[in-house]
Amino acid sequence: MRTEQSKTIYLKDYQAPDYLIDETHLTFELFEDHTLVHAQLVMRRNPALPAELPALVLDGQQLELLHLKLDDRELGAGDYQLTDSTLTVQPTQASFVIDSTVRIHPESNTALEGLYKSSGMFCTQCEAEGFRKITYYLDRPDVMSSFTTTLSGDKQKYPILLSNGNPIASGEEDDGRHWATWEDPFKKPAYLFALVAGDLWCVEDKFTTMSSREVTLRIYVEPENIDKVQHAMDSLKKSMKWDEEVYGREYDLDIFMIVAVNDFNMGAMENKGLNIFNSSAVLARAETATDAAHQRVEAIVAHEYFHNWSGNRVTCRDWFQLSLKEGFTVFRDAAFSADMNSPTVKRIQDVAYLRTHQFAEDAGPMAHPVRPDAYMEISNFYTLTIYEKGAEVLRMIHTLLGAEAFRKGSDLYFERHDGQAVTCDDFVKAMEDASGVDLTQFKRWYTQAGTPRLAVSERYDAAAKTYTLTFTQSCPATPGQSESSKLPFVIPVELGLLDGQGNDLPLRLQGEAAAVGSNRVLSVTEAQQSFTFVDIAEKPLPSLLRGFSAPVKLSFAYDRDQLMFLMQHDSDGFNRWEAGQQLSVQVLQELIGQHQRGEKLVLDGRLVSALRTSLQDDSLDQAMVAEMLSLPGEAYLTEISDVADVDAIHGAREFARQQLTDALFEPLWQRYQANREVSRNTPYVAEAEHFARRALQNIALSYLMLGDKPEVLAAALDQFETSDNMTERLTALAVLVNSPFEAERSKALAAFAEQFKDNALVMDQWFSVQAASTLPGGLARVQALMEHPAFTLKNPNKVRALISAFAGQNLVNFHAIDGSGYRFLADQVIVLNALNPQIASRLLAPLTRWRKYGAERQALMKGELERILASGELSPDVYEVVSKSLA
Ligand code: 0A1
Ligand code: ZN
Repeated sequence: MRTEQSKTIYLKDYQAPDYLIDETHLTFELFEDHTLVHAQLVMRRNPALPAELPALVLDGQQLELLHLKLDDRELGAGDYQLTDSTLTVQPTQASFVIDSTVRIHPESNTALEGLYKSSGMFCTQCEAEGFRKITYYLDRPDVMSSFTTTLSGDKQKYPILLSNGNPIASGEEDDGRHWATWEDPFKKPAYLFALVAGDLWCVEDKFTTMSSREVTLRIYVEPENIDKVQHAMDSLKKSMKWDEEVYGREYDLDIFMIVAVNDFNMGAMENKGLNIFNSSAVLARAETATDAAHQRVEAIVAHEYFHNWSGNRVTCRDWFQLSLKEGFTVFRDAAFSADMNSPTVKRIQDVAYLRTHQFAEDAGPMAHPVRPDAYMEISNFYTLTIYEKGAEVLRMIHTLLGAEAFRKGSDLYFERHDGQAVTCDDFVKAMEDASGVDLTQFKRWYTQAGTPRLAVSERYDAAAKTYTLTFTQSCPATPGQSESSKLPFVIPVELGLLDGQGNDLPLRLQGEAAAVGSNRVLSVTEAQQSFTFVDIAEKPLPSLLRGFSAPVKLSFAYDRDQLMFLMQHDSDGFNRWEAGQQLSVQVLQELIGQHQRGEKLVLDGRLVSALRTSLQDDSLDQAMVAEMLSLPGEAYLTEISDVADVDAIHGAREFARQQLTDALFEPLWQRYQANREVSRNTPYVAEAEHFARRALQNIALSYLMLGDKPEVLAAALDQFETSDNMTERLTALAVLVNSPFEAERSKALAAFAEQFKDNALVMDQWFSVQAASTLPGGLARVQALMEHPAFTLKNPNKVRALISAFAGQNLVNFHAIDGSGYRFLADQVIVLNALNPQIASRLLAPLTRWRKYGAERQALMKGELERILASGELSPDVYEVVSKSLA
């Protein structure tokens, strides 16, 4: 397994395909103990290459070849060569037809890649290289073909038969089976192929496009979930409208379908006209899904829909270009979510996520550029760097070009490359051609890995009334790229300068005739570069990197009073929050130091007064207040530490939360009660203003519970028992689970499980809340929960809900100094390696971060990685991550 498949693939080795597939005609006969796949491929020599005909090497894995024909000639064993992963034949003419029949076993496919069964239905996942587990094919994104698909199955068990494109024929057979044929007129690579057969119900709606075409929209789910689909349908219609208005992109088929499946490795998949979704990314209604889940559904529905243009109509030439479609599409869905909700809050959440998780990836052993140049297993490269940092790169292009030129660039890109498989360079070229801006240096963001550091210093000259900011950039070494090999990035720094009253000053750079606004973007392009502002009558306070205009680690020596001033006065909402975060980080780091030295912990009262001011500011958006009150998480504090002291981080943060509760009890209690009262009297609405009210209510409750007051316990119990929505109920459950009130905790957990035992997604929340509880004994609780009848390692959502939540959110228990958490995680990785390699390899990420910790933990973590490596046959997925993290 390992030796054959774990070879490294390099971007520099890319070669155009020898042959093209003009038409693909597929027939699936679905049975309970096997499936037969017939494929007819209408092929020809790639006309861009010399005329002689090399051997045709088709990809194929885990296929049992039953039949093979080249044009009219039946091929026998001597006419082709088979390996574990290829089928080779020698064409004799430039145009030919290959016919194959293979037998496959979706019923025993636990890797959830290719064709598999989930809760009794057949479904597919072909990205990135799953199609080769369905039939012999040129399974690469630059081979684009039209597809006709016929599928047949038992009519009772699988009344619904779906594939890409439009339905063109269907019929019944006399043995209880039926069939349907679908035709997709748009050429696509195999990774966008999909098929579904099952007993499903659907909600149907219509959308009229900007050119007045009517599109049928259908969302298919298991019958018991039909009441949880409306939110996804509303989100889909909003997405279709938004893509027309903001990008001028219209939907192209007569029908657009979404199918929800319970067993899915990722969030969802953009198969042409037939998106397949993890049920957690479709199903949402007040009683069973939180506000966060509602927002996630809206974002993922949009993301997959937007791929119809950014990914499907224009696709990737090879998998090194993955961010071409993913970075762009995340950038598009983030802008959509910002428009649908609060833009500042969306930005805050995205940045907090990026800085906690992507920055950690960038600093770890799997760090890679947005456009990687080598991989072993492409499934390992569906990363935060490709997606989230890729989106930041697009956001910087947008910032540098401005909205109008960016839109011209995207129009040109779609027009120029419609129907093609292209590269990140092609995208950037379209942006350059449309805007006239040279992005040559900017492209280093695609090729250099690691998070740049940007140190900023200031100099004020009172006599000359000038203010100079000096920027110094550098980027730490990453695997295969030394620090000194990295060249300066183009870093757009959006900024303003505040006067003593907190107003933005007009900004005029030396050499400019007049001031140009009071908020502007400087392009930092050199290793060290200064900018001097003139006419500055008093020493200003800079507000730097507004809106987080570049994914860098900026440092500027603010003191705490300055940060408090920015928290109150900065005209940029994001930077008001950011000032609060920096203040919290300073205060928490001080506490961490005290903890490490065994001193008495003393919280800087300025954090208390800053948060009191936010809490009492009725003019602030409540969601902003909630964000202001959220202290930087333990994972972020870990990321920014040189050597993370797990216990000190946890101790310091909990101490700060406790002190804040004691000091701010009254205003928190007032805000809580006022909001709870409104929630009690308002039907659930999935909109920004309501999300904001509940967010503040819930964060207030989680502080208040630390106060050990009977009235708060009573309020939490009341919220748990009487609220009509999962947002309030789950928070109440979480605060009880983390509380010392053992009887109430057990009772609530039991009541919740009894009420929701038949709803797998709600049970996932129940698992997560317990997995994340930092009370002592976390591992034993998780191990006990693995025996719960609702838990199974075969379902990725369950693995994430219990095991990943433990390793990722319960840092004190996972990093227990006896190594028990590490051993447990490694045991699960070893079991999952055989069942589902993609999930196994994702699960092991926390162990790969061993360099962050002290010597004792380092040794324990490495020991577990070595144990995994020695555990036997490793999948390429797990092998790549383990071997790179030990290198
Ligand atoms: N393209 C999908 C994500 C996706 C990627 C890989 C998968 O299986 C390995 C599944 C889904 C998206 O960006 O939504
Ligand atoms: Zn995507």
